[in-house]
Parts: sequence; structure tokens; C-alpha cells
Amino acid sequence: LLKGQQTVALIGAGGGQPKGGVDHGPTVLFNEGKLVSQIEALDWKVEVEDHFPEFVHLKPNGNDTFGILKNVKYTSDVTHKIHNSVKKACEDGKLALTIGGDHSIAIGTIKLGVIWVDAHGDINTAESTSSGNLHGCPVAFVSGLQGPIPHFQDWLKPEFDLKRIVYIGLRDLDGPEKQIIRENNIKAFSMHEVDKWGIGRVVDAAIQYLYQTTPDSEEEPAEHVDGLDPSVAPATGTPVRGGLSFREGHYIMEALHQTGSLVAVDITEVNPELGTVMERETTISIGCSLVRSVLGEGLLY
Ligand code: B3U
Repeated sequence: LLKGQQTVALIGAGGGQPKGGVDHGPTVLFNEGKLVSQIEALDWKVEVEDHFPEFVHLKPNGNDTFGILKNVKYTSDVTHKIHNSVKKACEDGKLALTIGGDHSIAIGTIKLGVIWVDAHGDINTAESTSSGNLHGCPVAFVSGLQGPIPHFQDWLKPEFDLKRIVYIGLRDLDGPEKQIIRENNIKAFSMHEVDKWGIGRVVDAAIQYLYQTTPDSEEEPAEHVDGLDPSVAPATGTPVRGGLSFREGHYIMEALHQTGSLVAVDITEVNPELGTVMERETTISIGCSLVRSVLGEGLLY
């Protein structure tokens, strides 16, 4: 078991970008994916805390904006709630497993060090974003690259050090995001490096890097379903071709399990309202199998 943890705090969360459907991610993984019994079958205790029912009715009507940014108060409320749940779970020695929702949830979940598996950098600021969607902004919010924003400024301490994030799988960065990543010297392995070095070497290098920059040697990976290729995870809001294969995605999870240093995991961007029946089922099932992988399924020792 990771760090002696025996309990998974399974936290369900909605999302901040306006496209519907992604909010139902946790519900479908819990109910149709039978995620709780799958985790229990791996000998973990599970405590479910699903915030979806309390927030689903509050989805804003279009007035909840700040400049170009959409759903600002709503996303601040959701991420603040998740932030408290993740913090409490970690303090209690549980593995915090947050199921999104979209990637704005990371505003609430980011902790010491992060492996961020994604097609996108999600490091836009209010100035650089062209979509205004908060799921493209969490890394800028938590690191202070983005200055104070109404509602978030009431609770969010933007203290995350950008030396403590490593990206894997990037392939769809906005122009300004590329510049931000370069200027801040952020460690990033795009799909180009995955092709060049293979997933094994990339993950080793990412973990090694975090152990150096994060002296307390704890890390928190965030696996984003659109890090995967749309052929294996099609029901997601912004699919980008040329992504991680089924095995590459699972390999990352297994390798992170092996570190014994996990404190929290996010799975985001499963959108059950997109795609055909088969695409939807494939995506729900890969969301669940990534969770099983990070909990040790598939490893002999
Ligand atoms: N960078 C774009 C696209 C994006 C899509 N999904 C995420 N980002 N997470 C944006 O909207 O900021």
C-alpha cells in the first residue's frame, strides 16, 4: 500500500467550463462503472464524498463572468469545496482520488508536486485565454501567474511552485501557453518526447525531476482523460489526436503507484454526453481502469 494508506477518499466533482455533460463524469464512473466495488476488490476501503448533487443545480446562466472568464463564482465554489475535501483526506492519511468534472478542479486539488498528463497545458491566464474556459487556466491560478480573481481570491493561496509540475503528453498548446512554459522553464514532455524516448524513460525522468524539486518527496499526479488518444478515450470535450495509447496511460499510473509516494490523484474530463454509446462506454471503462492501475492492479510485485 502507498505510504500505509488503506482508504481511498473518493471525491466527486463538477466542472467549470460551460459545455454540459462533463459534470456527470463522477456519477457514471460511480454507478455505471461500479468504481467503488472495483476499488474495494483491490483491498482498499472507500469513502465516497460526491459534491455533484449539491452543485449541479447551481450551474450559472451566463452572468457569472469576470472579463472573458466564464462560470467564475460557480467554479470558485466547487473548487473550494474540493480543496477542503482533498486537504482533509490527505491530513487523515487517505489517498484523495478526485473524479471530475473538467480540469478546473485542479485549482482545488494541486498539492506538493504534480505529474500532469494532458494534451493541454491548462496554464492560460485571463489575458492569454481565448476560450474563457477555466479548465484551460488552473495551473496559472494555483501558481500565481494569474493575479487575484474575484471569489477565488477569498480562499485560494497561489503558492504552487512551477518547479514542482511535470507535463506528459502535451500536443495542443495555445501560442501564449508555449511562451509561458518556456519563460518559466517548466518541465514538459510532449508527445514528441514520448515518441522519441518511450513512455518508460519519460516517466522515470519525470519522477526523478520531481524528487529533486520537491524535497519532501511527495507527488500528486493528475491524469487527464484527454491526455489519452481519442481512439481509446473518445468521450471527452477537447479530444486531440496523436495522444497516449491505452498502455502508455496505464503504464504512467502503474509507475506512479510504484513510487509509493502518491497522496492524491485526479481523473478528469470524462464526458458521458459525448460520442456514440460505444465511445461513451469505452471512456467510462478506461476512467475506471486507470484508477485500478494507480491502485496497483496489473503489478505483480
Ligand atoms: N487551451 C484551450 C483548450 C483546452 C481544452 N481543454 C483544456 N484546454 N483543458 C483553452 O480553452 O484554454
